[in-house]
Amino acid sequence: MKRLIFHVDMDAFFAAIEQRDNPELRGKPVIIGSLPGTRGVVSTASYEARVYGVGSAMAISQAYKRCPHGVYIKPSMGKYSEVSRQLMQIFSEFTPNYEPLSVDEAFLDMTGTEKLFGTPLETAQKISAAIGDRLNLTGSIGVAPNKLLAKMASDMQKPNGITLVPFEQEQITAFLKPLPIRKLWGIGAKTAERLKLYGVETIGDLQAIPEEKLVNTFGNSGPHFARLRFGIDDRPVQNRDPQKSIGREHTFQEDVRDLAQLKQTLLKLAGEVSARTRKKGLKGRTITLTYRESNFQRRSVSRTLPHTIDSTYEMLTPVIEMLEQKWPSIGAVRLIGLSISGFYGEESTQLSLFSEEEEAESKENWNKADQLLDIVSKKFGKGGMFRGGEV
Ligand code: TTP
Ligand code: MG
Repeated sequence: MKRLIFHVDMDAFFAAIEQRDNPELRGKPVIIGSLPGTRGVVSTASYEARVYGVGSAMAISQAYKRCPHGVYIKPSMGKYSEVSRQLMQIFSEFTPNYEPLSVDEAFLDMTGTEKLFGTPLETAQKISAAIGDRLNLTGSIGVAPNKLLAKMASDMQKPNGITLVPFEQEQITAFLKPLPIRKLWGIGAKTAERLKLYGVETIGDLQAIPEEKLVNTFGNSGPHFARLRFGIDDRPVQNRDPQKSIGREHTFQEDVRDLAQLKQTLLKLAGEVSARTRKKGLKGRTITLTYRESNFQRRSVSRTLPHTIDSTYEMLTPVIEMLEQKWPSIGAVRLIGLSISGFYGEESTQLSLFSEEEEAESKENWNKADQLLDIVSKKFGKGGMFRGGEV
């Protein structure tokens, strides 16, 4: 079956979110990144600012020279991560097989969804409408038989564009022919420079070179280029099968009625769960407390935090609160456990949520203790070191 691959990439992502949230910024050149007067760079610029030649990765001093009347704003990563999560949620409602590529883009394998959503164009329009309705933002979509072409296509009619690539090989070759070599996804600035030395400026120029010559010139990368130039790409869309949850439970020999003992057990379990979470490079936002009373079924209570976490302290605090809330109605406990879920990549956390100074300080100490434990357990294996108060 012919594949149908979409690539969706949001328009001026960070800047568009700021414009969405502050109407005064709409229609203005908005530059997200370091502030003028510092040595930092531009993260991104609104399309109004791009007119002045301002773009990602440019030194902020250079941006300021080009656009002194721009509005310069420092990024709010926590906010952008949250929108990113909502975006991926929308993708997941169109296909279970989607592959996030960065904070604002993903591949979607839409093969076989015609009966559900209509033609490829109609499907792309539905995704675009969902992004508009639910996020009040715009994205651009490439529709193609593979990832390479979908990725290239999403960039062709930005902002808010839908670009359909032909599906027949002959037409694909013709479609690629006039494009500059730099547009071929996978060819960086260095390779483009090198190809220029051989007189290769367009993808058509690359198509015209005999394959042996490509292999002679580019060695191992030769066959790769040989396929790329004709838009051939078999790589599957790889849903990263996100880890659903990380958890730990403890069953007591005898029922426990002592709240302090339960808290101590939770401390130990939180230490283990947080270590495993960090080891996997994950951060989660939903914490679940599970318990079983003597003859009863398992029960669980969850809390979803406004930010993602990976430290013992941050996991322990909500489970202890949940346990204390439930405690008046709990008799004796046979089993207790906690788990973390709601992972989303390695997004940054918002430390500012811990507003009280004391809490922040205590959290910092805990984070240090966690780091130390990670190092020790790497060196000596599990159980190499315990925190005071741990059972
Ligand atoms: P991009 O999708 O590359 O850019 P964009 O969404 O801002 O604009 P476009 O319409 O061209 O897609 O990157 C997504 C976000 O990632 C971007 O809004 C800011 C961030 N980013 C950086 O912080 N630094 C960078 O160098 C780049 C390229 C992006
Ligand atoms: Mg983008």
